[in-house]
Amino acid sequence: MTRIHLPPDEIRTLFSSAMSDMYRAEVPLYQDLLDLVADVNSDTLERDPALKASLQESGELDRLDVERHGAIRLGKAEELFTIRRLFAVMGMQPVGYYDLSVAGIPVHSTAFRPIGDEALRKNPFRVFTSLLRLDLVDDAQLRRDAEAILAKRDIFTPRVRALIDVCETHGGLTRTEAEEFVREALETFRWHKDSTVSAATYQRLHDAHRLIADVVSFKGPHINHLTPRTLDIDAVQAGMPKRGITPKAVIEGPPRRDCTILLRQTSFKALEEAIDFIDEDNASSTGTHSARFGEIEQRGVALTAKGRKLYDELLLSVRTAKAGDYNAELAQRFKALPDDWAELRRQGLAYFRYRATPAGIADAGRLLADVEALIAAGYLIAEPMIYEDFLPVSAAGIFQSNLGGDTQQNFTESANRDAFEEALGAAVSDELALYAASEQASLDAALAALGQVKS
Ligand code: OOG
Ligand code: NI
Repeated sequence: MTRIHLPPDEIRTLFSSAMSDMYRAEVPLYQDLLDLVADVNSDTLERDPALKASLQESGELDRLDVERHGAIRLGKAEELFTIRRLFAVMGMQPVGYYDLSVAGIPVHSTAFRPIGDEALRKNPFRVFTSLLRLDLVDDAQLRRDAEAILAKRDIFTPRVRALIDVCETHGGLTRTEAEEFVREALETFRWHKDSTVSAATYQRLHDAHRLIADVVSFKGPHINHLTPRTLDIDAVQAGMPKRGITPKAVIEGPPRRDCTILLRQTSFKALEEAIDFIDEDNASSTGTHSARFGEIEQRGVALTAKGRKLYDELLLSVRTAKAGDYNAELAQRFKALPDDWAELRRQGLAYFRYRATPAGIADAGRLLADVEALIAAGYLIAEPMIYEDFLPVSAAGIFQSNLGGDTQQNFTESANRDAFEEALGAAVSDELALYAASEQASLDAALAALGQVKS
């Protein structure tokens, strides 16, 4: 019998919507956040018909409502290896390497996400995935205990493991298999109220680092947030308190600008949730744990290596300035980065997607000197390419505001990409290379449609 496979893009959409439903049921405040974002997005589109038209044109508008990212934290190499295979079923690949040890968080991370233009347009669902680095923990006994606890758990159901094998053997899953896969995969991300350790062990792990307790004490890597995308994050930030949601103090990332760049993010603090411990004498006791929070993001244009270098420098200059008014200082410093699409493009600071216009196609064959001339003639349009990835400094800020208070610890910066990729069982893609390739492909196609002979 021939197998008819459901496209990975569709499996991803089934999964992200099932995940959203699960999180809605688990964390009711998430629904309030979705409502707020939906209101802000519809107000923004109403106020700005030009924005609406351009989002429609580029296919961005369709994906806006389904767009989410989430995050999980894994405990051991085998979990990262298998999660890569699980995400691959849904067309999600590891992109980028993020070292968070610099910021006092003992993890390194990647983002699983779709990579093709078409796949991103359909559903850009991403999962920021971190792996705990026990090698950064000084206390050898604690490290061994944590390893022993993690060694005993399997975060995947036997059935999801079997379905991953089926997918790898046959190159895809049928609809029935895919639906079962989604149900089974969800189990890995579910919240477990029961801790696998005693209250005393939890406390020891917690004292070493709250994140270690979060990763080691549970049956699985509960999804710790799901983030919708907004068109106006300042409006969401301002709107949160009115709905009884307390946002973190500042929005991470670049300041508000006419030409939005990269990624701006804010969140509400993690909830304090009741958990049950299994104690040594098998009696149970209760406690609380905070891990799960709410986050919102606004995405802008992807920057080139040159643009990104400038971004990093400007951001760092604000951090070290310790300004009283962070937002004003941030806006001031970022004046050094042009706030104009054409300038960002001409100076090679950002990535764009090119498209031939109907007028240009009608005149196909009329050769013009270069890209600038084609744009000036109205033959070619350059649209900002959306940044699909994450920012390490912002991610650290989000982690920290949710780990709470004064547990700030400093690990020496010690990126270890080789160890990460070895655990993953694959290399992570370079996000800048992906944007560059996509820009070049769009330009080649547009020039061909315009009958421009490449020199
Ligand atoms: C991940 C925090 C990072 C983001 O959007 O940058 C993140 C975590 O807390 O596990 O979600
Ligand atoms: Ni996030």
